[in-house]
Amino acid sequence: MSPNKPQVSVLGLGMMGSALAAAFLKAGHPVTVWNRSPAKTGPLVAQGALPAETAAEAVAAGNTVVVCLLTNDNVQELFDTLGDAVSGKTLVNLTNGTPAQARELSAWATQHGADYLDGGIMAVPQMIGGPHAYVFYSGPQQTFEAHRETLAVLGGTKFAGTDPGLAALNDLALLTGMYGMVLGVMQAFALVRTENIPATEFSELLVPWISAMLAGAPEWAKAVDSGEHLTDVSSLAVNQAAFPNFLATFRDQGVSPELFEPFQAILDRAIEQGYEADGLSRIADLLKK
Ligand code: FVH
Repeated sequence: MSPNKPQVSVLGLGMMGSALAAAFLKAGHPVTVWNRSPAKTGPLVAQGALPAETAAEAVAAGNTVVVCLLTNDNVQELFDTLGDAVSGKTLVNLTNGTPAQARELSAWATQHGADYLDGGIMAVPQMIGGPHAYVFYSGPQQTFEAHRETLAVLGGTKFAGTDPGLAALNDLALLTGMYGMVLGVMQAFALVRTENIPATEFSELLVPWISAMLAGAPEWAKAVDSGEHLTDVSSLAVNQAAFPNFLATFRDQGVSPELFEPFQAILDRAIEQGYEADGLSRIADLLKK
């Protein structure tokens, strides 16, 4: 532990909170830890952390107070028990949540005299402190800059903007892309398994295919930003005509079409609205309510 390093407190020692606390300890910060179920402090105390009996005690001990609970409802409940005990502290909330929740928590912190940064962690616990982990932060830029060096021990620090909701928005948007990919991969595995093709064998075809397709994303992004969706690659008309084959095959092979049926409805809407010559990038516009 180095006496010159800022005191950090970590509230919430689940899988992620424990990894965050361990990274601060490893970097030489004095760390105070608190968890609702006290038993989880044990391994961190063994690594040099100080256990706090209450969340208020942990908050009092730290300059930077990192919070990582299951949900932002849990965070709001905890903050309500703390009240003005947070005054003068910087709360860094790395719990997964919505942009609206982040804005509400930020307003609450301001009312109680605390600075607030919201964060979105782009890593699993095992990656924390490693070269591939990074965290989005949003809130007052001055607060971010003041704590950046401390927070950098967790991984890369990406400032998403002064609107406190922007870290959550970026986090959720990246995870949205991930979930879309995972769902497509699982549907493909479910389909090939109906003919006893092992998923492990099929993944050797799927991974390079998806990687090659994903290389088109920057071009789709240009189309989305410019609103110019005309394509000479694969029109919505062609996709709309082909897509019933997917739904029919899922049904014929005994695989649920429930994940993909909404896509047929979007393609049908695109054609009804006259976008048959456009590429798939038009979908980003069609999804906007
Ligand atoms: N684990 C991951 O891979 C992801 C990576 C990206 C970011 N997420 C988010 O991080 C938050 C915490 O996730 P976690 O993996 O640490 O989750 P758990 O291991 O289940 O720990 C949950 C902690 O929350 C505490 N807790 C729950 N409810 C309350 C409450 N009402 N009041 C106070 N604390 C509460 C819980 O305490 P206990 O059950 O041990 O007493 C744990 O400390 C999450 O937002 C992920 O989406 C992780």
